[in-house]
Amino acid sequence: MTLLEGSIGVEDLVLLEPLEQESLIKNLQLRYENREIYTYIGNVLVSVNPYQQLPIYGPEFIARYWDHTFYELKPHVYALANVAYQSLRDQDQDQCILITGESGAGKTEASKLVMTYVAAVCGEGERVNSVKEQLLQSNPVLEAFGNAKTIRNNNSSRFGKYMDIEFDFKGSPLGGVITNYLLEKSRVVKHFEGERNFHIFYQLLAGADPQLLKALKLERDTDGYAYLNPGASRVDGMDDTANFKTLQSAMTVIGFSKEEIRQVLEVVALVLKLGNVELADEFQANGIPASGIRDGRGIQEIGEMVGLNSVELERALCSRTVETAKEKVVTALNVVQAQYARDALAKNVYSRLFNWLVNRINESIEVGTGEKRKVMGVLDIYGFEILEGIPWVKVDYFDNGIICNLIEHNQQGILAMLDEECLRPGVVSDSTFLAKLNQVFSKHGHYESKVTQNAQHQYDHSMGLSCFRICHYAGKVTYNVNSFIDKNNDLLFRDLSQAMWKAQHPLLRSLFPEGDPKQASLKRPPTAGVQFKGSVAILMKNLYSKKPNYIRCIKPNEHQQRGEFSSELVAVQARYLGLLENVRVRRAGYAYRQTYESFLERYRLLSRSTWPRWDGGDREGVEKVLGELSVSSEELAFGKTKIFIRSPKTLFYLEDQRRLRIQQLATLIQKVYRGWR
Ligand code: AOV
Ligand code: MG
Repeated sequence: MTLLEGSIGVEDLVLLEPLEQESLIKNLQLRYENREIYTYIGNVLVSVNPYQQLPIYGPEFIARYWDHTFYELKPHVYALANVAYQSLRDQDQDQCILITGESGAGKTEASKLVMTYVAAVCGEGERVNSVKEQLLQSNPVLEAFGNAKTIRNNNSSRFGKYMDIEFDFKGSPLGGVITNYLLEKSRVVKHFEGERNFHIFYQLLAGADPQLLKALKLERDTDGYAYLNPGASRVDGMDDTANFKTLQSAMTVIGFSKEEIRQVLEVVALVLKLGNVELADEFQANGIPASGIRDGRGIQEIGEMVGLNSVELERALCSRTVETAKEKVVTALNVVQAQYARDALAKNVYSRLFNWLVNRINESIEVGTGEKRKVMGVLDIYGFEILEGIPWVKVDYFDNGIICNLIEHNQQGILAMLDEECLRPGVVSDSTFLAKLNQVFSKHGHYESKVTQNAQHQYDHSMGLSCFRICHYAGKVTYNVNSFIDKNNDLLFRDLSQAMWKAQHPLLRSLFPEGDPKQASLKRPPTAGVQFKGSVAILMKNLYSKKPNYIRCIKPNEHQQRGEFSSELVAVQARYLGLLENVRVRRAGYAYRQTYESFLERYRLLSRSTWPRWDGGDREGVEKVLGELSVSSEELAFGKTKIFIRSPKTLFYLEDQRRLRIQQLATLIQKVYRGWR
């Protein structure tokens, strides 16, 4: 009758004995080696990436989990999705699914499994099915443009994603809203060796038919493109050609027109071509070096494709206009500055295209106002990437508030100081910013830099002069201040946005509304730091209003290999995911836990099998007692030496039964006693 019969290790870590880091890891390992990747901590799901397709997904399993309650079947992401969906539908409670874990741990896969499950169980009908399809098809589109191969994950999300799925009162899906955070746009122009640019570039080059390729004036070979690292174009097990087909059909399902899809691909091609625009110093007559374009063909092609005068584009790339109230001064850029401008343009075009795609998808899946809805939010962020080369320092007690203050305390944290510096362009540089940080935080226990180290006569040669380091909860992270100020300002020279706005290409043009001379206001746009803080604050508020369901993903090894479980690596993650604390808190959440022996001692009078005599084992005795009282199996968990009871209600019931039974026995004894007299 027990829940856990036939299970490998314990299925719920709450039942772990002894409760220690080591036994916790051992249990995860034992289960992993038996292809049991899911384990509970109460209602929290722990998922260890299997790096192989397990036969535990699909319609048959969905149906099974749909028919059972949470603890009846083996732990599964479907069970978690089921609980969330059913409480949303039946208890009118908005839900959110929060997925955390290291890069490559399986967050995005988990979020897709949740979405597939919910889509499969949330009703039928033509309209409903089309909404579901659109919601599901948003994944391949966002992954093509927002994911890339990194050293840690062949399909790494390079943006944060939060999706609200909205349902009517019956639990049928109405639509949704996607919010994206901080696309890693620097990847467009630069990425590490062995990594790739965003998938879309390779998908387009591999998957476009010869006609399309010709129309876009692209070459199939990726090596010809400066923005694509040579020699790293293919990813094991990833079919760019097939994925390009999937992308196109997904876009069609969502409702993109043929014309829109073409324009999107043209903008992608534009980015690739920008990378190939070679700039060189040319000496001007007055002897000052100024840049120019080395070979006009590329820029000509760009001009033709997007309907833009190539002379004008060259001028925008190679010079900068500064307007004051009185006059307009045009300065020539040297080659370094012009390259910077070109790359800034490519990054901006791409990241604005990404935002446009998200908005365009939202237009399709958006729900009209009026109807009262229930909402399930799914948060899939990018994972921490700190594991390599960073020794784990044991932190017994870590007050995260200290770090939050360091980073964002009103007007005195790092972000506030960065914003302040950005308000004084020209006067400050990255190095004065660092100097200021050093001055303000020299005594802060979680801040380090070369300067503060020297003051304390410590030397860490791994940290450069332009770096500072923060001791985060998950470990120490080194930041390089190079181009902090630029990044925060995220400035695109107005010459460039104006040039883009002049293009005849409707999509490209719409990405640069500030290029319209009529629109151009002199007001500063909010800095990246301010924008990000703002969007995080909205997200937090949104999440707080919902009931959270947690999935904690774990990466078993650094090699994306099936079957390999590195205890050390898992231990680090278990620590910063706080699994042991989770278990402790959960245990405290059980109304009652007791060794089988003492439980049996107290309650054995409740069953005819165990009273007045019982010769079997303690655990079997307890099972007998609880079985006879028909206590629901959901209320119970059987540990190695202890029984756990979930709610006080059940405990009170047991106590009531015990009191009644004692009264009965007392009456009986009285009767017998009277009889004797
Ligand atoms: P992440 O989202 O946590 O990393 P992913 O969800 O992209 O990680 O998972 C990485 C890879 O692991 C996937 O591409 C799959 O190959 C494999 N994988 C993950 N979960 C499963 C599963 N349940 N079954 C089979 N294979 C799986 V990052 O986005 O990098 O933080 O930024
Ligand atoms: Mg991901």
